[in-house]
Amino acid sequence: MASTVPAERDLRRVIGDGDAVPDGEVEGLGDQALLALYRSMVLLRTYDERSVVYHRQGRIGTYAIFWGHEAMQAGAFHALEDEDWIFPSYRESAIGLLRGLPASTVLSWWRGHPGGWWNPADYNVASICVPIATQVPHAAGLAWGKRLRGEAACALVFFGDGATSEGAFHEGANVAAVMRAPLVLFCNNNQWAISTPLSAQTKAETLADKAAGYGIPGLRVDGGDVLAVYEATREAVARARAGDGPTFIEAVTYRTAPHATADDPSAYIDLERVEEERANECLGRYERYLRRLGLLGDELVHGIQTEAAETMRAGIAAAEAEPPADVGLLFEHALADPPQSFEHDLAELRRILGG
Ligand SMILES: Cc1ncc(C[n+]2csc(CCOP(=O)(O)OP(=O)(O)O)c2C)c(N)n1
Ligand SMILES: [Mg+2]
Repeated sequence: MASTVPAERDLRRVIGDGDAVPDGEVEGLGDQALLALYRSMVLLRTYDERSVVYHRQGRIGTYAIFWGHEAMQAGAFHALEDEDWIFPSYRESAIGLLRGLPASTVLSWWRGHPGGWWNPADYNVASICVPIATQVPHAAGLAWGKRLRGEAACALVFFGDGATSEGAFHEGANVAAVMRAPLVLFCNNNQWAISTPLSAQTKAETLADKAAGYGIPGLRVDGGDVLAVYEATREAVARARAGDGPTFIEAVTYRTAPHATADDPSAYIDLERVEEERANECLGRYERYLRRLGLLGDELVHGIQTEAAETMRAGIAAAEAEPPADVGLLFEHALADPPQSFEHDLAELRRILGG
């Protein structure tokens, strides 16, 4: 069994604070695996920080920032095998990068360019889902299909605290539980749904409590602790593969960045809390842990950061080199039986755009 350190209110934690709270460890995670987790977190962090800059430079559109969510995303990802499917929301837009999806593809998605869509079966990563919680029944269906076919693969679906108030979440969780689908329901509880706080979202004491209503296990982890997230997800994946059905994981964190580049949280958020949480953000926590173990030094950190920055530089260059999409795509395939006005509208659009 892994050794975990004491944590308040059943929040599983592995990484200590380098002081009074000692470090734990996750059984079976060797040095290379620990460093692979770090590399993934750095890639995600770099992706996120560069994307905010690209947005400000007008090179991508509105962007959903995930700064501080990297431990949840990388920790969950590394507990999966390549054949397992991932269903991301807009908050996990870059998760495909960890499966080899080119950065240019995801950046094209944020540019609203058709090059931003991929064949999900090429990476076992579903399209980025913007309608809240609708990816949950998709994932439940895919996982159930895997079970019916006798395949070992499972599915992991990411969604937020706000998504747990949606009908689609309930329907997906319920059908997955009843059918014992190999599904991991991964809730990123960052305590905000745009400006709606968790307290206005639910009367449940914890979101993990909801699992009892579906008759499935619910785990709570510190979402800023990549090792705790990894370990909890690994358990959930093992349960899914053993035919024991879904697990709900509540990863608790606090959103310290705006909901998206179009949001100004100073109107509603507790800025002192934001400062506190930023000082204890997940990448720094993990980096300090690896340094305490003697696995990481300045040179390696610099090398990993440089590699990630280069991936992003090449990614945005490739995305910008894509020829502009034809505006006709806005109309094509929109309706089986398009109204006559479409023809006129498209002609008008082409005239305005000078195309
Ligand atoms: C079905 C639907 N309703 C409303 C929205 C508008 N909307 C976009 S993000 C968001 C908040 C979601 O919060 P949460 O599930 O906690 O995810 P987070 O953004 O915090 O990752 C809402 C309501 C939407 N995208 N889809
Ligand atoms: Mg949220």
